[in-house]
Amino acid sequence: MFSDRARIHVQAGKGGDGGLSFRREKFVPKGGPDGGDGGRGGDVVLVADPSLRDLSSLQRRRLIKAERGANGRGARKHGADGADADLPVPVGTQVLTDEGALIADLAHPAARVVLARGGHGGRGNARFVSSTRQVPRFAEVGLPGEEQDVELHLKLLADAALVGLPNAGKSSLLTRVSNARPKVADYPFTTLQPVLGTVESADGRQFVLADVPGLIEGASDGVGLGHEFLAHLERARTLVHVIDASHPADEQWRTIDTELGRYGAGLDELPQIVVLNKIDIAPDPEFGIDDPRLLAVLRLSCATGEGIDEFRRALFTLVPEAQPEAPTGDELADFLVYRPEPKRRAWRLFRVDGGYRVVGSPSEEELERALKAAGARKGATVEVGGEEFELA
Ligand SMILES: Nc1nc2c(ncn2[C@@H]2O[C@H](COP(=O)(O)OP(=O)(O)OP(=O)(O)O)[C@@H](O)[C@H]2O)c(=O)[nH]1
Ligand SMILES: [Mg+2]
Repeated sequence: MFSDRARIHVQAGKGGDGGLSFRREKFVPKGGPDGGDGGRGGDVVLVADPSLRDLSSLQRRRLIKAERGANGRGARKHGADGADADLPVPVGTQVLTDEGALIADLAHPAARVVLARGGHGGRGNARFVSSTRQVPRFAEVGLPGEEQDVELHLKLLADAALVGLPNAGKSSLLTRVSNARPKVADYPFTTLQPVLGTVESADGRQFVLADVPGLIEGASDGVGLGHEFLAHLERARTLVHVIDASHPADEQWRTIDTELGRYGAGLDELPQIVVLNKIDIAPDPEFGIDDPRLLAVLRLSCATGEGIDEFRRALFTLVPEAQPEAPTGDELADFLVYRPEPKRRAWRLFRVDGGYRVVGSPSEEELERALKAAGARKGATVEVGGEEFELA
């Protein structure tokens, strides 16, 4: 089943705790402090993978967790950083927050976006030695990684998309010109999900054509199946408007065009190739629409194959070539624009004898999460701004 949406929960790794350790020395009860630093928690990273076609693999895997950093140990041994969780998604995946705000757009192959940053590792007690404090009996606790719920939406990246009323012959046309084999049948809404096909020219150029479910009047309001799928048309550079020539063509064209305009997002500004299909049963169809967006009006029959070669040629000559996409350093910026602000390390949590000490001012929620991640139990003492309280 094609799947163009997924909801996932991403959780970056907790930072490792700083070590609280003392060198063992003969005759010295507490030798020099030698606790190493904890490692950084791993990030959750989305990576645009051109071999993926949809988001179905994420329907089964909703919680994405990166590895935690290892704790610092004695002899100043630093804990290893947690491994990132790299999550491959198809090119064209957009990431939205719960409130629907766009936070990332993975439009290029190999685009990467960090969705949750790993927590900082805590510093070990070896780092807190000073002239006035020879034996620090505390170490910093690693902070929890960021976590959030996100929605993933996939926008198909097709060069051109077939649009038209149900039964116009969109799937028949895709079958004729591409490697795709969508279902074709004599009832409306045969196509229930988008299908992509690759069309090849004689000189080896490739072209991706999308077949989306038929649109009907009211599609932009959600009537039929159209609305969901109108979104997929947004990234096409040209529309191929298929019309059943055995019915009045102008009227059909206007119905669809009205829906494109009502949907917005620039769909009614895209150039169109109009295809009057089924000329085997309606040999001389009339078409009176004169519109600057129309690149060509072609007459053909998917049943007999008449006019198909001309259509294929028209696709390659009329549809503009895709802009070359080489993800260079400059282009990195274009998908990092929406990257969430990295959180600054504005506060710290220390493990001290018998409890915890907080330095700085975390929000209540941040502190709660950090204490929980640190394994603090009920009854533990927590010192905040010189005041002590017991964890309830
Ligand atoms: N006579 C004739 N019939 C055609 C031609 N092209 C398609 N058909 C028939 O028209 C019907 C609908 O074709 P589809 O290709 O499934 O139409 P569609 O636009 O994909 O329809 P939906 O997926 O329901 O929106 C089928 O019964 C086809 O066999 C043609 O050129 N001539
Ligand atoms: Mg179809």
